[in-house]
Amino acid sequence: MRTFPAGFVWGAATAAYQIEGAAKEDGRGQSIWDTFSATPGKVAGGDTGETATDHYHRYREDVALMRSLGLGAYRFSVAWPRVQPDGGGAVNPLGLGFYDRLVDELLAGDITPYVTLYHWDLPQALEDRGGWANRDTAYRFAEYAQAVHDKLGDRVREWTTLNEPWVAAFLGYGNGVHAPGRTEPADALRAAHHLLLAHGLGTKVLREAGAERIMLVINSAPVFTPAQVHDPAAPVSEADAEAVARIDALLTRQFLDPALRGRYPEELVAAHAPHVRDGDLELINQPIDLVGINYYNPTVVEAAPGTPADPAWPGSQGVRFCPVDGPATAMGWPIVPSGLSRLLVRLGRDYPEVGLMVTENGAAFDDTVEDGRVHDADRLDYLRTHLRAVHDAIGEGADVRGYLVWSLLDNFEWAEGYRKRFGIVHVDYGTLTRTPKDSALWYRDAVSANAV
Ligand code: IFM
Repeated sequence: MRTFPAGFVWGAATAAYQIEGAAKEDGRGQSIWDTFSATPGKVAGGDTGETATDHYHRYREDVALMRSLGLGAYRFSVAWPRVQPDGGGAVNPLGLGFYDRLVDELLAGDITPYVTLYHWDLPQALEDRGGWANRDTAYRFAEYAQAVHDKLGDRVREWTTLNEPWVAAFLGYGNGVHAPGRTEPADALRAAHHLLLAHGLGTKVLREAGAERIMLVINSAPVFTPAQVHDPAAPVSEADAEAVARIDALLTRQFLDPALRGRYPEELVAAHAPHVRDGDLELINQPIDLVGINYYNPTVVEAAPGTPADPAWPGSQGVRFCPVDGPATAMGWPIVPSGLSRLLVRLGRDYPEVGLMVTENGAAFDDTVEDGRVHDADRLDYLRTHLRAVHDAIGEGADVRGYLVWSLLDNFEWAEGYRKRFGIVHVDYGTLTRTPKDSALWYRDAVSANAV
């Protein structure tokens, strides 16, 4: 048994558009994901978040489920278009009312709410004015942050500004696989900068309003050459090292260096120069308490002269993204638990000024319900081995404060729709019945023992 430090936070994570449903209820405005998923060919199976898991109506049942698993924390996001249907100005009390009730229900169950303000569901009205490629969106975000804090700030202590700005910028505006589906790499860089600006402005608002802890959540991964995946000491050529550094800059340092150090990494200074204004980097560099890490698998690259840039990775010409041998999840993502410990140790070393939290980690597999049970041995093993990796990282000095499994429920997996199941609780999309999988029952025991 490996025991975690006292006070280690155990929980689960979700996001508004992926679980809430009730897309047209109580004055909710349209989001870019409503528009995108209604566009033929954008989401597998033509799925949308219209009903999702119906969490909007079933949140009490879902909180009861969390209690039955002994979870100490629940990370959820607020849907901006519920709060400001037109992306600015008047606040919709009915929309905020939902989160008010959810927070009360969580607190009554002794579950700490971790509120994320932005998990990709931008109000369509803001996208119509340029979305994240428009600098003004960052200022609108700060107003929205204020409105949410005004309502929940008396009870919520744990605040997150953004979830995975890399995905929002580069899949949303770079390769167009996510909403709003634009394919303009220069706008993707601009969007990344404006997301960072929103993070800084939002952090300032939250801090001034008295928020206790503020976190920025990024999707991060160690970047390896193929040989380094299983052998950290494998020799690396100069060309490969340069390819690794370029991708690492885009994925991780592009966000952490401005947020924590007030500068872009050297590799990206020129790319961002056209849209960075005087004072922006100081605004972005607000003190925060935690960095949240969403880890699923390492990114593996090598130098390959002549390869064109991938539209999701501006400036990646000459870099090839490589497959990894070995087991993979239903997403096709390689299973490399040691990638998580190596990542956490490295981030702890490079950014010692903040604490770390694993804010997402989990896996999609093709589950089946048999006699009311889901024997998801693959997911259980994924969670166990990754939690061991977190424990290893803590042993090597990383200040990791908690672990939140992705996800509590099966849900709308963005462009993959409902066919990819990440939940530790199965959702029958016909009846909306929830069934804890074997992984949930195992997780409950790990939580209660504070050990794996
Ligand atoms: O479902 C997503 C989540 O919204 C953000 N991080 C990755 C998950 C799995 O793809």
